[in-house]
Amino acid sequence: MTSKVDLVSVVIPTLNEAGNILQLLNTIQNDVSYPKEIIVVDSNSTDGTKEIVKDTNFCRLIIEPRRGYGVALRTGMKNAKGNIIVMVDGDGTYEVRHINRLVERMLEKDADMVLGTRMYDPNKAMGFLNFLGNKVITFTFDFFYSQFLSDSQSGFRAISHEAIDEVKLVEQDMAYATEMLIQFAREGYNMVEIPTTYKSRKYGKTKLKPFKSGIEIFSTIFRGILDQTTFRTCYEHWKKNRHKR
Ligand SMILES: Nc1nc2c(ncn2[C@@H]2O[C@H](COP(=O)(O)OP(=O)(O)OP(=O)(O)O)[C@@H](O)[C@H]2O)c(=O)[nH]1
Ligand SMILES: [Mg+2]
Repeated sequence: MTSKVDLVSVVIPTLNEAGNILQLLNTIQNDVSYPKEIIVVDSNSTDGTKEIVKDTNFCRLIIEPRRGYGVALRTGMKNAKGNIIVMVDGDGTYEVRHINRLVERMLEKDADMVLGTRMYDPNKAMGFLNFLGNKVITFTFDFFYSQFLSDSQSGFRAISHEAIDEVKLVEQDMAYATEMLIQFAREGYNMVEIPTTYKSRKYGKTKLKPFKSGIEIFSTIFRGILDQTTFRTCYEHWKKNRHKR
């Protein structure tokens, strides 16, 4: 539950995002209206990303030499001081101005997590295979964990710091985002969505390896169901909410 904002910690993982990062950081600094800190976790980019972040003078740069999206986010969150943590990619694909909306909705709904869903953006820059994979993963997750999400793979989320400290996350790469949802469902935490937009990358390459990530995500989902506590919490949640389906 999050009923007030002391500080918003924006955590951004980066690996070779030199052409994307500055505009993103400036937008957050200028347009996010809550008290905030910006933390960039970089895995030793070789294209000048680190130098750009350092030069801003308003961001904290953490070097995390180990590779992995999950590793970087976990390190950033460990260092975050805010009672609300926002995670967002450093590639400029998400609308970071919407951080304000994520936080507003968090307060309105007393939510533990608010995800920015890209599914209502008619111009979303999502390839067909990524869209299809996302739909299959999201349907499977919603079905087994009794949730109502439309975009389980969104990397744009506001999260209660207190809640994330309560759960154990071990995934090192892209499956981290799904593991987080599973652990929140296990605890009976409240997860809601708001619509956001999704643009294409202007610079650099995707680090997503769809096949490898797909396997990791599905095995995370199926392993999670075998946990008795998770099964029990989700079953109770289903009984309470089945009329909504
Ligand atoms: N620090 C760190 N950041 C990473 C690593 N891998 C990916 N990232 C960052 O995590 C974010 C998400 O990676 P993306 O390559 O955008 O993956 P994606 O969003 O699934 O794919 P796109 O469709 O290309 O946006 C980006 O900001 C990356 O720079 C890593 O090993 N270390
Ligand atoms: Mg991305």
